[in-house]
Amino acid sequence: MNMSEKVSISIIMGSDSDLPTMKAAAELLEKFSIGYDLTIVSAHRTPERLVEFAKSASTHYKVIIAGAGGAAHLPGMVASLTTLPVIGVPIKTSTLSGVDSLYSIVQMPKGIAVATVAIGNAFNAGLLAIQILALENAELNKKLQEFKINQTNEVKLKAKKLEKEGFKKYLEK
Ligand code: RP5
Repeated sequence: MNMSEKVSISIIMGSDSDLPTMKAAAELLEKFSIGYDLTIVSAHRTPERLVEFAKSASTHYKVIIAGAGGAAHLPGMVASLTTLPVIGVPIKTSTLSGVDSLYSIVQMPKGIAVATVAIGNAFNAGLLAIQILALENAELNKKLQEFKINQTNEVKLKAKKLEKEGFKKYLEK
C-alpha cells in the first residue's frame, strides 16, 4: 500500500463511488494544509488489504476517516484492528438513502468505538479529524478558532441581509 511520509490523516473508502462524497474531507484538510493519504479499502471485496492497512495504520497516521455505504463494515472493522481514532462517514445510498450505512457504522458493539458523522457529511469528518490533531497543535487550534469566527460572521451577515431585504428579494438571487 502506498503511504506517503509526513501525513497525519488517512482517508479510506469502500469504493470509488464514495469519492464524490469523501472528497469534502480531503478538500477541508487541504484548506488547513494538513497532509493526508486517500485510497480505496473494501471490507468485503479486499478483506486482506483491510487487515494489512489497519494493522500498520498507527505507524503512519494519527486519525483515520473511513467512508462506506450499504452494509458499511469498513470503519468498524478498521477500528477493531487499530487503537487510532476512526471517524466513520455513512455514504448516502440509492436504495435506503444511507440509513443502512448509518446504522451499520453507528451501531458498534461496546469496546470498539467509531465516531460517526451524519449521512454524507465527510466535511464534518475532516473537521473532527482536524480538531483531534489540534489538541496537540496550537497553530492548528488557532486556525480552527478563525474558521469558527468566520463561519459565525457569515451567518450574521446573511441574517442582516435577510432582515433588511425581506425573504422575497433575498430569494431572488
Ligand atoms: C460499499 O458498497 C462502498 O463503500 C460503496 O458505498 C457501496 C457500493 O460500492 P460500488 O458497488 O459502487 O463499488 O462497500
